[in-house]
Amino acid sequence: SAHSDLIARLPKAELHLHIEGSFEPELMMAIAERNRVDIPFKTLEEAKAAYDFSNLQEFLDIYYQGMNVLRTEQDFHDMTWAYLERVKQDNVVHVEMFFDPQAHTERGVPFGVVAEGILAALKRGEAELGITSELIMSFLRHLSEGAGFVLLDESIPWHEHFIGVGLDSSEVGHPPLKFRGLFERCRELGFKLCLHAGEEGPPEYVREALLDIGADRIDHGNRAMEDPALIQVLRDTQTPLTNCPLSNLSLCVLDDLKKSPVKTQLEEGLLVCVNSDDPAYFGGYINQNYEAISEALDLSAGQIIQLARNSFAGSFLPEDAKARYI
Ligand code: ES4
Ligand code: ZN
Repeated sequence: SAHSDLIARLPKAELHLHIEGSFEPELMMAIAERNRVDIPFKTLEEAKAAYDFSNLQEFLDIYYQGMNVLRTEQDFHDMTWAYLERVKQDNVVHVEMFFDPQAHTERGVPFGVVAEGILAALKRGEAELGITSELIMSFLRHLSEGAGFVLLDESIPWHEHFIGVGLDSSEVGHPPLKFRGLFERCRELGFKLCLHAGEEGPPEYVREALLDIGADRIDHGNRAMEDPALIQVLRDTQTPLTNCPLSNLSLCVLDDLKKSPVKTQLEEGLLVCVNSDDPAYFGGYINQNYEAISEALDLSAGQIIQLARNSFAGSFLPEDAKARYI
């Protein structure tokens, strides 16, 4: 496209990435074989054919099934390392990634196996690829607040290794306020709060995340644009919004990227950035997301540069590190 070279050259931070959503079918099939675990497809073509979603829940069912092959520290390392090597090509220099420990502990994989595998790859990514990183522990919102407290408790030995906590999985019917006490506790522990809100859920969920929970970042936030008062709060507070164009398209949050809120958000002075969410499932890593949104909305070079700047401004990097990129 018209801005491919610019997009490729720009240093970027990725702030909305589920590491289990970067698990490519090739690697999944290899790990399934070494762990002797059955998977419902035998070829790449079969896998890709299954990745045809009409909503968030259809994706989540396949996402949780795919990660079932992950059993050892090595597995979590290999998945994370593959992501880092891939986005090095996209000029990602910093990543703040979600992981979903409950999706592993619920099937008997200890928290430490998950965390140590991911952390080993992140350390290697900084040493060998120069990619800095932070980890965000996400709570599954279809589970109870009590289950979230259990996770917070069992993760205590690793608390120094993550910067924040998240809230993901099935949104509708599971509003942020279901987890008020849990996030209050996480805030007291010094964690940043990143909540998925307004992906499929109503603007009211974004309002709760922002005003009742005190979210530091809103993941997706598309439907906030239905509420002018909420737009005003997002502008005044410069709360980062992590938009994911190809995710929105894959999950039918949008039927056409031309309807994406990204350009309006930029024009209204909101701190929006572009991310891949679950690149192995949604058809593209971060540069492909920049390409797709730039093309669909006819973004200017200045707007593309603004999106990359916003990715650093919205990150949890220390101010001096941010300043080098903004
Ligand atoms: C997710 Cl796209 C999306 N939405 C909500 N939860 C998720 N977990 C992984 N990807
Ligand atoms: Zn997400």
